[in-house]
Amino acid sequence: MKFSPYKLLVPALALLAGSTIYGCKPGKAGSSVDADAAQKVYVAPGKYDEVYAFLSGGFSGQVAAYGIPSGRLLKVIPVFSQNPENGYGYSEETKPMLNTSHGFVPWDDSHHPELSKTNGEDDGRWLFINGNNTPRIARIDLATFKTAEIIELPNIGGNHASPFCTENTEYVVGNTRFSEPLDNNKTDNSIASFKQTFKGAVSFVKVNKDNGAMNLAFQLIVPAFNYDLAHAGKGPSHDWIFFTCYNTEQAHTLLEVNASQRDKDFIMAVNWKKAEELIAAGKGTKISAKYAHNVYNEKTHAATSVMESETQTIDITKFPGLVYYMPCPKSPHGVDVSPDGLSIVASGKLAAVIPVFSYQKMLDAIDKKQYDGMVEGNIPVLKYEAVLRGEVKKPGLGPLHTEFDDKGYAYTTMFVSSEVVKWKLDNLEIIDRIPSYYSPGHLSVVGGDSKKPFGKYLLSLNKITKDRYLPTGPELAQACQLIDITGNKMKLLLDFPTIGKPHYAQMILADKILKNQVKFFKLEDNKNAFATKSEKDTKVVRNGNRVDVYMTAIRSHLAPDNIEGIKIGDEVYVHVTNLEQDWDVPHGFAIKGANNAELLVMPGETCTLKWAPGLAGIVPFYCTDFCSALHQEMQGYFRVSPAGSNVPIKFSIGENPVTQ
Ligand code: RUQ
Ligand code: CUA
Repeated sequence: MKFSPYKLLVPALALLAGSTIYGCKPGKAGSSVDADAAQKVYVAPGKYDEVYAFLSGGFSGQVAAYGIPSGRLLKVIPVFSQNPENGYGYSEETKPMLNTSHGFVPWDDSHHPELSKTNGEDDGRWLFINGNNTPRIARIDLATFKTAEIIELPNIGGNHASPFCTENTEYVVGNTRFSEPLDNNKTDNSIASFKQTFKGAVSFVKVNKDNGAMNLAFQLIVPAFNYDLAHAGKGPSHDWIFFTCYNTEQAHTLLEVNASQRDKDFIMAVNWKKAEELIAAGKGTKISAKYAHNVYNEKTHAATSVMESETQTIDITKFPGLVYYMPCPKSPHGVDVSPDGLSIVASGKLAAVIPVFSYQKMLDAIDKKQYDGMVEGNIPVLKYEAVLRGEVKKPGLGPLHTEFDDKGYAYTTMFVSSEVVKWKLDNLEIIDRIPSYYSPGHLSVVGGDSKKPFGKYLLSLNKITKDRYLPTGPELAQACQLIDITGNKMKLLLDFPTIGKPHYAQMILADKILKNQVKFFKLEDNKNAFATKSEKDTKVVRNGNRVDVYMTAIRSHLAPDNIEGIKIGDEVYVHVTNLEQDWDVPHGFAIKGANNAELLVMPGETCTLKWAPGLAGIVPFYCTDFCSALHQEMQGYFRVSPAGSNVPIKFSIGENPVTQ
């Protein structure tokens, strides 16, 4: 690889000397809290919040939905991790959702929720989120708040620059953090062969615009850097998507030092439209790759997992005009595109300025071949001065992420100096700053990465909360802060703790989601192979050592509730169908000693618990969700006999009534 001679500025690290790299504390909160904050966040009992906020759970692997401005937690949506609250990843129907080419992976790390968009605006249909560790993209259906689909991404490690979508959700993307040898080159490579054998790959996952179905359309094979974040163009820049890259030094050890050598890394600009055309013209190369594609079917209430075996790739060095690099100061993290699609804001986490690139200047520089060297021989690096619109000067320390409001302002988080900075998009002047407690990562404005931001609220997602909440041992609450951005000066309204580590959040007006809500699943539409649609059809069927229990649940009994003839050594599948046809009446199901989990079954749904009875005897089961006044009566018994016993299968409900 050949670079132009950017200075190898080790001293840039000086900026981070001492403890500043770990964040520093602003003054006390008191003064920055708005006087009528309480009133602004008070949502009276029985009233709805105005906005939904979807926060990633970080190392929990899930997504959490909150009401804003109250900060009330509404639901944890299980995505990449088993969830004991509702049996996701434990029930037979949902286990396939967590299948991967590595087998069953019960826990991942989720970072960036992304709302689907139509014409660059949040449309409230789906929420995408990345699995960071075992690379995957999930799609959550916002009509049911359930994970509908998960697709694994081959050829990459650390799916961090993901899952950002193009203007009409044509694609969601995933780019590699840990470059590594491609999957078809998984011989016994040495780590020292990094520069020769390691590669990056950018996945373009096509999204069906009618039903959201995803498929891996193609992957661009790119240089072995660390790709960090992304945002697609909009309006005039519709055809492009921008990625940050760091570690252009291509270090594979002690990145803390070795990946901070160069004064500038890159923004990688990809013309995805052109890539799409190349694929359509048959220019892609098929390579073998193993990756799981898991789909949850809302009619069968069950997921299937299919293992795919190849992917189409494009080697970007073979197709000039597909990719350009723009120099960007100091290990950039976030890259954000202004609502008009004309400005590209990059945040060099070790930089002292926020560079704002001009889309138009980028096109001009490409036209005029204003290059500053090449990457891998023929991928042009555009001249910094040629593509730069300007720099936001002295914004603070450690800029990470930027979002926009409806009035022409941008907001950037400063990780090191612990603040949110407001600046004007047209003249790049700083207008205001507000301390955040502490060390904010991402931030979110309602519609703040879309073409039509709504503004009003900003969430600062903070990494450290020392001294903010009652202590809870060594692990303290994660948190975010709600900031009012309606006025000239930002005003702190509320702190609230969150689930896991919120990396990014997306906020959307509640109306866009409310109108599509599914209240229950129609029993007549239930296509689960083990569904039982009426109590008279309940049964227990033995087939060798497999026993299928077809059970129903309705207020306030489980049927059948007396089951005999189960033996040690049996594999028992209890298929519970919830017969309710009303909103908000789930039933639960638990068996004493079951080594798997419990179930939570939505109205009209069928869920299956697999149980291997371990001890002979009487084993109770019951409903775990307080569903009615007689919930405590919603129970039953299994009789488990020793292996080889000849107690026949027998099941009933309401037999041998007690006599008064
Ligand atoms: S990243 S801030 Cu995935 Cu910015 Cu966490
Ligand atoms: Cu059903 Cu409690």
